[in-house]
Amino acid sequence: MKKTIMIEGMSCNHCTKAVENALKGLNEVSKVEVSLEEKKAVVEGEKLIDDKLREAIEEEGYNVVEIK
Ligand SMILES: [Cu+2]
Repeated sequence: MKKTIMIEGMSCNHCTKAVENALKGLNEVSKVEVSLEEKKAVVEGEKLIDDKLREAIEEEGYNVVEIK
């Protein structure tokens, strides 16, 4: 499955890297692409759980606006 996460608060490549690493740290996530311009992350993996994705990103200090 694939989910798109809209994120607020990323301002540079360090931010996108932090978000990317946080998402990659989840076992169920197999692929992550973070876009600074589009303020989003696209994740792929099996059994992605919205709450866990949200938690991983918010722990880094960014806001999740929407997961779809
Ligand atoms: Cu930054």
